[in-house]
Amino acid sequence: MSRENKFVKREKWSKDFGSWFRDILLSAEILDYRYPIKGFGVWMPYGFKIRQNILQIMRDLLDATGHNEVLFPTLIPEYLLAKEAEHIRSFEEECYWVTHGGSTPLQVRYALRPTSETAIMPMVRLWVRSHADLPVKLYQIVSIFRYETKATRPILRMREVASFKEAHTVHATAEEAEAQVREGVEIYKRFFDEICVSYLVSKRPDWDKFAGAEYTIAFDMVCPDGRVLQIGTVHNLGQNFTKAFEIDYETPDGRREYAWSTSYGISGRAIAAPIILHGDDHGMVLPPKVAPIQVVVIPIPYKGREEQVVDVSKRLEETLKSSGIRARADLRDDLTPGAKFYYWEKRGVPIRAEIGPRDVDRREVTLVRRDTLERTTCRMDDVVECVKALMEAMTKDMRERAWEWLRSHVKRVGSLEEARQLLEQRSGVVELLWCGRDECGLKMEEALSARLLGTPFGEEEVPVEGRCVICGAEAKCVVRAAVTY
Ligand code: 5CA
Ligand code: ZN
Repeated sequence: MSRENKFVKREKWSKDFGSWFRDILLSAEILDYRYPIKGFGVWMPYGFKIRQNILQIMRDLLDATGHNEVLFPTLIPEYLLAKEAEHIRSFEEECYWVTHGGSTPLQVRYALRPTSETAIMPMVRLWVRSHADLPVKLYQIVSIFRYETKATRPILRMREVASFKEAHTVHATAEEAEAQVREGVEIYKRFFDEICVSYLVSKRPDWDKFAGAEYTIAFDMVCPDGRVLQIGTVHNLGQNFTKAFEIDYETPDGRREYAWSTSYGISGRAIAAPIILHGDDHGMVLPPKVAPIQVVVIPIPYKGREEQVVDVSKRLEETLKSSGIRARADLRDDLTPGAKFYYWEKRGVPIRAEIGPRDVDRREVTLVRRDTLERTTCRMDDVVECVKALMEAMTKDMRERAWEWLRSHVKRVGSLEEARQLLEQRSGVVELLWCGRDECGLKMEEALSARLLGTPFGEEEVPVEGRCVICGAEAKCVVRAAVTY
């Protein structure tokens, strides 16, 4: 029997991921997308708590690696946004522009930040005098605004990106900036590992790098429909921004040099990622670390024993809470136990604890894990250890399942035709041999009606043998292609 059979079925999830996702966002009270501006949505209380837990994991990782949280203004004057030529070229048409204060036209237009390099750099310029002031490692978690022209989708492509975490760093040397890119990648790996999300890390082709970057490293995940979603990016900005903003510093031997910078960001997509990857036909399955409620206690009343099961349920909630487990007893008396099961399964609560009269008599509790709906019985005296062990096992299994999913959706192919067929069937990511020339890469995208994600980054270098699938010249690398969101 395959491992996959252990889990709740995923027919709706895999056949119609788009509507599965839309349904779950609303019915599990994550994000209400009915706000009357396209690309803008409302984080609802339950979704907000998931968001908070996930962002806290990110904050902890950044704080532990010497990043400092800051808060910059939302408006950027046009002349600052325009300082770096590539940057403005790419973002000009994507900005919301503030042109009036009341009815008075403003002297300069202000952009609602589409990202914050051009807000942060002029201030860093004022803060950095000498090498002793470097490195600077800042981050903020804010809303950014992009007038996206591609089809907007709840959380996945917003025009107000309300959970944008952007890190910006400035360094004395090219080597330090390079090392910072690697640290950024490591931080994101640990972050996605923590939230049970599997990913590919690729160096984007030159024509798809961030506007103003030397190069871009991207994290991608495979969605249930076989399309790929970019869930984070790390950019080496070289001296493009530091020269444009004249950030120089005094070296130990008294010369002045331009600094080097990097930036890296994630968005609400990283909050959607575990919801998407681990969903099933009953709803969400949340990794315990992310779940607002880790254990829901549900009394199963029988005639004459109602008070007893409710009492024991309340006590169980208290016991769990006092050991730091996020627990809630669902004591609503207008719902049947079955209706409560359904309600909390949809919301992805990792563990359900059932208390019936038999459990009370035997001083036991029945625990049901959300991903497999497997039941176990544990002694009330051991319940804290049982729950902790179950959450750990579940986290491990969820992580493994996510990686199995990814592995089964990345295929190495020998020919363009094979790649084209797989992509047409939306089978995930294909890996092809490439000579490395832009010309061939662009032809590949055209022939496959797909995007190149780029070349594997940070993996063991395996020498490639064979020929470029386009020009037949000796291949220099493997390149990944996919139909993307
Ligand atoms: N300044 C850099 C680093 S913070 C930057 O803006 N990079 S970015 O444009 O690549 O954005 C970072 C991440 O935000 C992307 O990898 C993507 O996962 C996410 N993102 C970008 N645009 C949107 C959008 N419209 N809706 C949701 N997420 C988005
Ligand atoms: Zn070629």
